[in-house]
Amino acid sequence: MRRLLLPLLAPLMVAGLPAAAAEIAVAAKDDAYAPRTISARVGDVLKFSNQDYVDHMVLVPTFGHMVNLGVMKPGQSSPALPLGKAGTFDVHCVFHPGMKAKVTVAP
Ligand SMILES: [Cu+2]
Repeated sequence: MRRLLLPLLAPLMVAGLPAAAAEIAVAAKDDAYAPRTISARVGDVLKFSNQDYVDHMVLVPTFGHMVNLGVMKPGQSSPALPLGKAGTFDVHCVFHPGMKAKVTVAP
C-alpha cells in the first residue's frame, strides 16, 4: 500500500502546497534515540516512545526554554512535542548521558 501511495503523493509535495504537519516517531531503544538525527518542519510534532527495558526521558535543554517531557517507562510514550520554531536543538536523556538526538526544524 505504501508503495502505491508514494508516487501519487509525491507531485503534491513538490507543488508548493503547504505540507501537512507530520507526527514524527522517535524510539528510545538500546539506550539511544532512533533516529538520532531528525529533520522536521515547523508545525510538525515529535512523539517519543520507550521501546526499551529501562526508563528513559526526554529533555530539551535548549530551544528557547527548557522542555522536560518527563520519564517514559518501558512501553510508554511521551507527550507530543510540537515544533513551533525553526532551528536546531538537542534532546537528552538525563539517565543516559550518551543518549542524545539532534533535531533540525526547517521553517
Ligand atoms: Cu535513557
